[in-house]
Amino acid sequence: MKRVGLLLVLLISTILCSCGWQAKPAAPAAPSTFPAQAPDKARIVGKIILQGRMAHGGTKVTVGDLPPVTTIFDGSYAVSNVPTGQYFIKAVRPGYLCAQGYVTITIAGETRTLPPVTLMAGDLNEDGQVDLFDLVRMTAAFGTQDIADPRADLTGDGKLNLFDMTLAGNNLGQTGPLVLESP
Ligand SMILES: [Ca+2]
Repeated sequence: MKRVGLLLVLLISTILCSCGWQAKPAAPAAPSTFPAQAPDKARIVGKIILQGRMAHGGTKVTVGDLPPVTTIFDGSYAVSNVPTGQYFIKAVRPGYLCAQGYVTITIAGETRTLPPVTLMAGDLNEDGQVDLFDLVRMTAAFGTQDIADPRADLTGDGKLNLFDMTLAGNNLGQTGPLVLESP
């Protein structure tokens, strides 16, 4: 009986080997999304959400004179290697009211998390308010095959339709900038 069992094990092993079966190699470590951080500098992280969108990437975040960064798909951003000091921070996205504020870094090596901010949609002409001028722009572009003004596609689905119009219409009268600051 033992011999039969042994043969069975050998047979299965042979079949598995001949099929090229082998343990999968460990997946390579995912590349770091954000740049390396110097230990004597701080990092500022946060999230910028785009109202009316499923994908929140592509917003430019600037801290002082440091190189601007761009948010990733979930709206996250990280500004690395920030020396201690006070900085003006701004998040800008065409078609949306911007957000801005001040952040003070006092501890080298800290990671400062700013509260998430939702940018409100509809400021097509980027004058800091959602008003009739913006709606006129949207109406002019509405129904065209090619979206002449890509900013009018507020929901980012490649179409200009009632969802975009409703989004801007509901924000009529809203003004910026929105507040983006340390707690
Ligand atoms: Ca406007």
